[in-house]
Formats: sequence, C-alpha cells, structure tokens
Amino acid sequence: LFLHSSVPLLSFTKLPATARTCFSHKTNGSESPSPRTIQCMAAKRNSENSNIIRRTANYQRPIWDYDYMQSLKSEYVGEPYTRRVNKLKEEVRMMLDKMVDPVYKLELIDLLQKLGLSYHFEDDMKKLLKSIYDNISNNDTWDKEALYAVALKFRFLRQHGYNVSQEVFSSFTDELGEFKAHLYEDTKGMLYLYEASYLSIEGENFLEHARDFTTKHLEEFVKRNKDEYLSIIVSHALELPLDWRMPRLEARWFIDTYERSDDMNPTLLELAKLDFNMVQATYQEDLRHILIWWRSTGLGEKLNFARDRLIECFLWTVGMRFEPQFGYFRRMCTRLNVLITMIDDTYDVYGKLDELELFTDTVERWDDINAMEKLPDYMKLCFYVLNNTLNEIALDALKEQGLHIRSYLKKAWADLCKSFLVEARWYYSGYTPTLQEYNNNAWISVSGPVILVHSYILVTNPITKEALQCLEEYHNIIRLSSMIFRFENDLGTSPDELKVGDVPKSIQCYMYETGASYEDAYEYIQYLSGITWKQMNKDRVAESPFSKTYIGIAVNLARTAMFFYHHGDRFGVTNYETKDRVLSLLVQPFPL
Ligand code: 0FV
Ligand code: MN
Ligand code: MN
Ligand code: MN
Ligand code: MN
Repeated sequence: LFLHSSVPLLSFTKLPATARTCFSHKTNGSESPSPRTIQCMAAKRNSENSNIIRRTANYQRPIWDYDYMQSLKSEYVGEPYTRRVNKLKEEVRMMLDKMVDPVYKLELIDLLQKLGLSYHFEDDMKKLLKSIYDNISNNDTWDKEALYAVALKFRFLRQHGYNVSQEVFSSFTDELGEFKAHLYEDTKGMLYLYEASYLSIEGENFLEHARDFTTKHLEEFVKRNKDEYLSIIVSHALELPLDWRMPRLEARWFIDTYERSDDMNPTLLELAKLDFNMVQATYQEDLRHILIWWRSTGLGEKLNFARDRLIECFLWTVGMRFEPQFGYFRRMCTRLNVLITMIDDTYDVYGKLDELELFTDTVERWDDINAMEKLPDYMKLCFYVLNNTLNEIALDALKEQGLHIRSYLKKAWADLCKSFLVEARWYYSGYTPTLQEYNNNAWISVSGPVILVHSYILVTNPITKEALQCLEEYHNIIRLSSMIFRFENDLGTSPDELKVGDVPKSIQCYMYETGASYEDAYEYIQYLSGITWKQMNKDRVAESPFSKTYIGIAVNLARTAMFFYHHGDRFGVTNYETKDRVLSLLVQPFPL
C-alpha cells in the first residue's frame, strides 16, 4: 500500500558505501519528482567524526523552483481591481439588505462563506447571528422551519461561538424520539443536517445518530443520481464535511463548482473570482518575503538532511488564516513551521542522542551562551536562526504593544524540544509506551502548542494577561486541536516513519498494548480523532479570553492537518495532489 522499498527494514548498516550516491540531491526543482521512495540508509558523515552512523530518510527535494516562486507577480493589484471589488461588494450588501427572512439571509451568507467572501461581510453576519440566537427562546418560529433551515442556523451558530442546544431539532422527531421517516426523502435537509452533525459535542445522541443516518441516505442518493449538480455537492460533503475542510481550498473548489450551477449569480461569481485573485497576489507578496528570509539563513545548505518544505509550510499558514490582512502572521508562522520541520527531522532521524540532549539543554537555558558553545555547527546555525526569529516576534510585540512576551515563546519551544527528546530516548532504548503515555507527550511533539502560542501573539492586539495565562497552561482549545493534528499526522505519516526508523506512533502503541491488527488500530485512531473533534467543538462555544480570530486559527490548524494527512502524507511526500493545490492557491489566478 505505501512503499515499494527495496531495502528491508533496518538493514541500513549493511548497505555499501555507493548507496550514498542516492542522497546527492541532484533533482532540479522544476522537474517532476521521482516515484515515492523513502529508504532506510546510513549516511557516513565525513565531517568531524567519520565513524558516526546516522540515520537518514532520503527525503525528496522540494519540487518548487524557489527562483520561480519568488518571481511570481500577479497583475491583480491596485486601482481598477480595488474599485471593481468595492462596487461588487456594494451590490452584495444591497442583496443582503433587501432580504427580510433571516433564513434567506443566512443562506446567502453560507454561499458567501463557501465562495471565500464572508470575511468582507463580518458585521452583517455577526448582526444576523446575534438576532437569530436571541430569537431561539421564541420556539414557535424554529418549530415551523424546514429541516435544512434549522440545521443551517444550528451549524452557523455553533461555528461562530454560540452555544445552541441540539433541542432545536426536537420538532423532527416523534414521541419516541425517532427521526420522522418522511424526512429521509428531503435531500437538502439531509445534507444540511449531515453538515450540522459535525458540530456536535460528545454525548449529543440525536446528532450522533443523525450523522449515521444522513450519511447512509446521502450515499444512496449519490448512487441514484450520479450526474446531478446536487449530487456533486453531496459527494464532496461525504468525502469530508465542510467543518473539517481548509477554508481557502474549499473556496477554490466551490467557485469552480458554483459556476456550473443553474442558479449561479454572476455578481457573486465575479466577485469571488476577482477577490480570490487579489488575495492570491498578497500570498505571492508573502512568499517573496519568506524566500528572501530563507536564503538569508543558509539552513538549506547546512541542514540538507532535513525536509525542505518551505512552500508546504506556507500553505499551512494559508490554511490557518487565509484573509489578506494576516500577511504578518503567515510570514512569521511559515518561518516557525520551517524551523519546526528541520528540528523535528534532527530529533527523529539525523541527530545523535548526545547532540539532542545538548540541543534541548540549550533551548531550555536559551540565553545562556555557554550552553550553545558545545553544540555541533549544524545545530548552532539552527539555534541562531530560531533565536533571531523569536526575537523579531518579541520585538514587534514590544514595539506595537509595549509588552514583553519573549518568555512565553521560549517556554513553548522548551516544551517542544523536551517532548522531542522523550521520543528520541524511547527510540534509542527500544521502548514502546502505552497509548496514553504516548498521547501525553505526542500532542506537544506534533508542534501544535508551539504554533498556537506564537499564533496568538502574531494576530492579537491587544494581548491580554488572561489570554497569556491560558496560553501558558495550554488551554483546552490548544490541546484538543493539537491532539487532532497528532492523530491525523500519525494516520498519514507513520507507515513511512517506521521504515526510516522512528519511535512507534499512536497506531503502533495501540497495537502493542492491545494486540490489535494494523487495520483495527488505524480505525481506532481515526475514531479518537473524531472524538477529539467533538471535545473541541465544546470549547469552540465556551467562554474564553480568546478572540474569534484566534479560535479560528486553532480550529483551522486541525482542518489543515486533515487536509495534509487524511489521505496519506501530503506534507513530507511531494508528488501527490498537494502540487496542484499549491498551483491553484498560490500560482494560477482564475481567468477573468
Ligand atoms: C510533521 O512531520 C511535521 F513536519 C511537523 C509536525 C512540523 C511541521 C509543522 C507544520 C508545518 C505546521 P512528522 O510526521 O515527521 O512529525 P512527527 O511529530 O510525527 O515527527
Ligand atoms: Mn476519507
Ligand atoms: Mn518527524
Ligand atoms: Mn518527531
Ligand atoms: Mn509523523
């Protein structure tokens, strides 16, 4: 299923020296990548000590030509385009204002959201949701609504932080609590209920049940109506529900699909395409900054054992916050992602245990220059770049807000490196933890907490004391989003990781602990990921000192992990459809 590795597991020490030529990365960035190969081999380092045997994963070279990426220059910048967008936005606002029925209004906002446009209409949306929420107690109106309308309201309210009860669905069940059978024929209702069910919280029986029966009925619908427009929409929903999807990618897909619909509105379509292209221009601007930084670090040459996934790291940040005004967040967060990836490969594959202990110690003591002196050169460089990046973020916060937040960032990195070291020690001692023991460490080692701590600083003004406290304690939303990230990462990456030689991941821990088969363990981890979503849904609607922008980032981190790992490793392995996604989100505008 996963590999055509010609090298048996763990036979690396027996390889002839000539095998090393496989590692000389000669592939040119613009060529299409060779078939997926990750082989387990030894690389003899010819530097300080030539007897050191190191593992290497023989990662693929980046498929992107960085000169080309840096040279991208969209025409969708500036005057005539801004004026046109503003005009179209005005027309949409008039459409919204003319609508009296809140359900119609919400349907339009749902459409705008799918088209990637709702961020222009935040105020309209907030006002509408507040009035819908305030009217819930007025039960007779909800009672008379169609299933799709109630499901739509429910999903939107939950997605935007309102704690609405599943009781709003009570008019669709009979005295015995059974769903009314005639509603199974209502495909639109089924679809909306299906999407709403993904906002459920643990223990909400009706919604859990609804997820099963809507899935079943929608699958049957698709079988019977292969080519219909609604069938395309339903298939897409069954593949992955809306609430688990990375928003910008969904917009790209939906704009194309919407164009083919019978009731397509040309104003909306034009606005969606034009806005998409203009936002894409800002991504290209972000990329230029990031690439200049990347070249200035020298990391690519010095740490060439590690994955170089700059563009994919940037795509992660687009997944977390796509709106044009978050360029600063994307630029800084991409740097962090790049550093995390390289440091992770150092701990997982390349570094020797004593080096890893030194590096962890250096990060824990951070400003103690003596700690750094003992590091091997490649680690010195890495730590220097990390320190500069962190200082830059801390300096920006100090300049903008007069706040000294550097210690929060340092702590997050120390926790990350300590968790990396725990795994390295497990590896070197051949230890397999229980799933619980593994999980307690793995939600940190997946890097969710470090990313989410920095993200808060990068998007928040004013930063508050209460929120800093919650960051330091790793608030539930951070833990749960990171846990989903971990489960999805393990589902996608652990087959290859085992081949290279890595610690056992959740799947293997569970197999070892319970004697389950690989397939059963895989399914169990998928199940845990689903449960964790439900737990996170609870925190999405709970009181917290975090803004909607920040909660959105935490949820989007989980969604982006679903995108990268749900069908295999789309981050480390380069020759999958990630290439097309990068092209469609970052490179190619909609023709207008
Ligand atoms: C995943 O790789 C990876 F690259 C991580 C967690 C760092 C990058 C993070 C972002 C781009 C957000 P891998 O599967 O090797 O991670 P683990 O934790 O399994 O070693
Ligand atoms: Mn799937
Ligand atoms: Mn790794
Ligand atoms: Mn790791
Ligand atoms: Mn992994």
